[in-house]
Amino acid sequence: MQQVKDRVFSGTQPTGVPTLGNYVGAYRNWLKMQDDYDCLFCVVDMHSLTVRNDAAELRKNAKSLLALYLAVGFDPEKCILYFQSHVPEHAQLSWILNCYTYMGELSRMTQFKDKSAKHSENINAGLFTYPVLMAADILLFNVQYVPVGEDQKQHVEITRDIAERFNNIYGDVFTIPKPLISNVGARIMSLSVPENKMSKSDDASGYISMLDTTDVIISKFKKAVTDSEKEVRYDPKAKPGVSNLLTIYSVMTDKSVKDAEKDFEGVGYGGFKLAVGEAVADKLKPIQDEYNRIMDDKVYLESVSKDGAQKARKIAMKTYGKVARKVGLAQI
Ligand code: ATP
Ligand code: LTN
Repeated sequence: MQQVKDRVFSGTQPTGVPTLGNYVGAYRNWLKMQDDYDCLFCVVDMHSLTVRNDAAELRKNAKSLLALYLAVGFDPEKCILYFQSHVPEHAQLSWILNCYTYMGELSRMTQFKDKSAKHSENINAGLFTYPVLMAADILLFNVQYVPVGEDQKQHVEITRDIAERFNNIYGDVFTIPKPLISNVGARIMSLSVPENKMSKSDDASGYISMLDTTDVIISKFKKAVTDSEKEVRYDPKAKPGVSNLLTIYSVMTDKSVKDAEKDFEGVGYGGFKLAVGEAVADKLKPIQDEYNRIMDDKVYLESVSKDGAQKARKIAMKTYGKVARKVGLAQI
């Protein structure tokens, strides 16, 4: 069948429970796309092998992430939800693309530099070629758009470079994808070190897990690092902590940052932090209730995963078949 709508692909690694950063920088934007685009949202479990995980824990996190996708509102009738490892063409295409990617360009990836500094005992080849697997994820589906947080822009750019290089040799095989990065909330910062990105591999006081209880959320916001002034004002350079909290509040309440600032004129940091915490807890509570319900429904989760993998594979096999033919893999 002819592809009518533009297509979108994005994914999350199942390393730990997603954070408020994932929700604001990713899921919130993906949700707005499911009516207007053909969307694929993947649990990229193979990417998680680039750092050491406990196997049972990784399996649990992957299942939990699929349940969370459903709980935030992705509708399996409208978009394809699946596990990366259930569609073997991801790994197959990744191998081929490895042979069209240069060591030099991979060495420039900031995520590789950051992660290899963080995991200096385990700088494995998978960590280095991580962006190539990501390129395969995207290129398999000939997508027009890849909605991501700011940190992933470089990976989408290398995907474009690899695709253009391949197309230059073999003709128009791949669609060249564009990153979609929202203006507000593309980089939610850590609550304890507001100069760093909020990350689930951070220490727990710095991030809000999407499954943190209301009490935990409020207590983490109460402890959030601000500054020695008193004024609630948006100024990311001079006031990174306060600006981060204002961004979070504005996204949670659907207000502009300007209007959010007005809400806190004359209010001290104590009241401000409490209000931000409450806004986050109010937003996450219904998602958490839905998540708990879905986690208990094993049959439903299995059917979503199976159905999603089947639909994804149908598209992936077509692209992979074409690529394998182009590069000359045996066909007898
Ligand atoms: P980790 O922080 O554990 O290295 P991650 O959260 O960056 O992992 P994923 O979970 O795979 O990695 O990210 C899924 C999506 O969430 C990506 O599009 C990423 O850009 C976005 N994202 C992650 N953290 C933030 C953040 N702090 N602010 C905005 N977007 C984010
Ligand atoms: N690398 C991303 C996760 C990811 C992804 C993708 C995002 C893997 N494959 C394809 C968009 C498209 C991350 O760490 N956030």
